[in-house]
Amino acid sequence: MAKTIIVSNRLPIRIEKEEEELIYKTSEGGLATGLGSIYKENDNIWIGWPGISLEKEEEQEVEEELINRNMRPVFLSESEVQEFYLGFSNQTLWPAFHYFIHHMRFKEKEWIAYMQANQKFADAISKWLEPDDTIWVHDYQLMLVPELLRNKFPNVTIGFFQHIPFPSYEVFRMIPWRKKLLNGLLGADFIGFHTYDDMRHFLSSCHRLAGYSYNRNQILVKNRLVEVDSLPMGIDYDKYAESAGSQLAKAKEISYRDSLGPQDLILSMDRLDYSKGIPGRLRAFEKFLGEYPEYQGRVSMFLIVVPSRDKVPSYKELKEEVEFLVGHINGKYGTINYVPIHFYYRSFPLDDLSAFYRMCKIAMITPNRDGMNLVSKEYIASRENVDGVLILSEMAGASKELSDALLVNPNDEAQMVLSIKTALEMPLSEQKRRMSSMQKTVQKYTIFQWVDLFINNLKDLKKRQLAMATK
Ligand code: GDG
Repeated sequence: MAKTIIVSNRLPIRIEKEEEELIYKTSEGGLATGLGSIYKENDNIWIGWPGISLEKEEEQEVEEELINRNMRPVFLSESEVQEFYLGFSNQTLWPAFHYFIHHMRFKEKEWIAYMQANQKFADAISKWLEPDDTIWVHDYQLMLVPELLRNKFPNVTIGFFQHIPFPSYEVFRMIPWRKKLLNGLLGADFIGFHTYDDMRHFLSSCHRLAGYSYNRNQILVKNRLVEVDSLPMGIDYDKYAESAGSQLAKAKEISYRDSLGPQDLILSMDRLDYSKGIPGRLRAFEKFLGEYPEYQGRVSMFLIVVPSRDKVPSYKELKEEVEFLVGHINGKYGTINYVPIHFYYRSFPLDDLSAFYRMCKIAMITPNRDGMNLVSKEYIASRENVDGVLILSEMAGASKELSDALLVNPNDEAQMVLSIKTALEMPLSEQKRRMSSMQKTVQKYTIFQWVDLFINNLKDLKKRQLAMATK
């Protein structure tokens, strides 16, 4: 029976070493939830890196354990993690694709490591691949994998989804290996992006940098039809709505509220990443407290920063900047019974997240760039009483669907400051009208619907390719 092979840099599992024992922790990320309905079925599998460097004997043990869980590991050495993952993926592609051109670096050695790691993933896929299988590759760490597979298996079905933005041609062309990256992706049959703009940028780069002509969303690559489309990713709405409505989340909300005091709360929750706009948000909050002193003592920010890539220097610097700003603002406006910013540098279990989503009247999500941003959708799904206000950056993919949020340009400090005031003063009837409309959207376009749409598009295209070939 034909199977589906999901491929991503990280497997939907975390392996941790406690003393000499290996502990397996399943990931609850959005992608793992959505694709859980696929990779756990029949002979389907998920191929990726288990997120830890191991001794040879341990690799054997992990492989056996993962096979029972429909997963196949690709093991990366310390130097591969350093050069392919932390290097080229996160210090060349990530900043380029998020328009942080001053953070980009171009190291030949890291590009070579990227090519070799992509080959390693392609080899692992080849090992398990049978002719009628469907392969679905995820994200910017694996852009060369589709072409590597296409060269070896000309007729195999390959889909690719890009979770981060695709930048304008003007930025993409700065990467020395741009044409190789484009040709890598064009090995796929179907390529999905979160937004129409990302898709347009990709098509423009294919045309201007690699000479391909396209018609609407179709590109002809050596007589093979490749299609691109925008497919905004959703969340498991019911999971977030049910968790937020549970007795546990309600009890936690009451107990946290008791300790925090009566202030209105503004939620800020992201991975530690310069693309997420955390310092700009803190500066806007500081300015708000200065410009509208009547709000001092009445509103606090609930700031969660989830540790991420903290070995990369620009992330370390960002952490220091956030810590400095929190200390500065709390020192400036805090009193014996008022803490302007409650800051947590760690991750929390879902029950806590749900309590936070419940207790914060405002969620302020203002990235400088974000492919989609799932936190904004989770906040909406968790608002059981259909109230609360979402302040959302126009630079997040989610803003294309959530037009009832207060949309802001994260570089426009005056607008950010005013949006906090507008959100705090918004009448309940307007909160409900906006929230109810956004809940309908997020409830309709879930992660499950996204997965089905992607797979159906891919299958449909394959049929049309076959019809073209037999004409
Ligand atoms: C990339 C793109 C795109 C966060 N803190 C905790 C926690 N989280 C969960 C959230 C959410 C996820 O992590 C973060 O997703 P985002 O979409 O906001 O951001 P990225 O990690 O940057 O994801 C992004 C996404 O891919 C999907 O395509 O939307 O644009 O950058 O689900 O809930 N989960 C738990 N504890 C935490 O403390 N359990």
